[in-house]
Amino acid sequence: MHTQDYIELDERYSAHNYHPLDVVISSADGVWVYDVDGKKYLDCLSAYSAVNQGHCHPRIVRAMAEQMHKVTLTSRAFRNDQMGPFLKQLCELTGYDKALPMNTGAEAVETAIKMARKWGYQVKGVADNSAEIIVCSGNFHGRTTTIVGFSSEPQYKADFGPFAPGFVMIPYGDVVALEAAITPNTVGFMVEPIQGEGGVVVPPDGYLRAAKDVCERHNVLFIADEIQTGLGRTGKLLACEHEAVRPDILVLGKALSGGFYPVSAVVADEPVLGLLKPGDHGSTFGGNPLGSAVAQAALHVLIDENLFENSAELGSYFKGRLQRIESDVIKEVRGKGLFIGMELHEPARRYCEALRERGILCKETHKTVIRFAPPLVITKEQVDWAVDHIEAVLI
Ligand code: IF1
Repeated sequence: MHTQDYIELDERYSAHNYHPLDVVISSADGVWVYDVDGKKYLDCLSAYSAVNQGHCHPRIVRAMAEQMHKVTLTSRAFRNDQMGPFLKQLCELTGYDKALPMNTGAEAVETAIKMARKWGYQVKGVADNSAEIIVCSGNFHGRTTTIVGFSSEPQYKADFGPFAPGFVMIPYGDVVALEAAITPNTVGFMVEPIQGEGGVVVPPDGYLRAAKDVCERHNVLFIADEIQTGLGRTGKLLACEHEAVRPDILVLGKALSGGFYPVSAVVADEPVLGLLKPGDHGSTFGGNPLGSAVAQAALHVLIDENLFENSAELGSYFKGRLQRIESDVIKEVRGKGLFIGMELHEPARRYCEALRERGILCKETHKTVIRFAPPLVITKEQVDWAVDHIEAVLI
């Protein structure tokens, strides 16, 4: 079977909830992916930052293979010997008391919402069923009915209502609006340190710091959705570190498993996560031994290979080179670390397709933005090679 045959199968049997580029990937290694016709591409998307460690990292492969022969799933009805070590490693790395393992990002966001509400009722003293959480326009936190209910993107919510109440939307990057939106019922402010789906939107300098200060003054939990920005993507372990902000609730996913297996987590201190009692929350797969073994290896790789630093260094090099491209099509190049967005004056799809022809995979977001977010193991030579091609399609 060739590319076209697989595309026909997808078109026939898959719900059409995506419009992927016409490349059918069958294997991958590090920054490279290979299609069914044997063509090689540099991956500049990293599965939306889930494969920060590079595709099929041998250390994670080994951890997963070893664990899958031992035990994969116990449920939380029993304990397993992988979850504790995983959560200890995660808490020590991030500097928090406790973590709650889930699977997908959306589940972790839902969990964070539940925790903020429970804290609001039990600690802050908000009246029953009246907790409010402030979110930002342009947000992306997942696809559940609760989460799309507070999306500002009409397509994400069209025909999926009714939606859960209790969310208040303010403009992204606006601390004055945040303070104005806080009421005695506000329990949390949930924010992406850089908006990914929104088009790699970097907020004004000092925004996260100022927002955290506002939250502290009003006894509101600062909830950072670092599912996409976390674990090295922006050049630090967490994007909040750029402004020395320590979130009250930290939400992680994607690269927590290096792209092998869905592993997400909510990380916080005792006063928040300590509020849960047996039966309050759970998940069949959350904290399972296979995912926990994979996540431990994924975190070790990030640290042992200095991927935060590589992201910072090569990210600013990559961004600098892109900013120096002289092209009338480019409106702006922005980002932090290896999380780079190039905004064009026209639809970006055509350029993504031209880059695919040249062996580079990237995806447009918000029509006019191309996201460049390669695995953090990328080298300077590979960045140079990519930029030469990017330049060639843009001028
Ligand atoms: C899709 C976007 C990226 C996320 C943040 C939570 C989640 C995501 C900050 C939910 C997920 C993914 C979902 C994926 C595409 C991708 C995406 F373009 F849609 F917005 F990365 F930019 N918080 N983002 O970015 O995590 O439940 O998916 O594990 O929906 O097509 P999930």
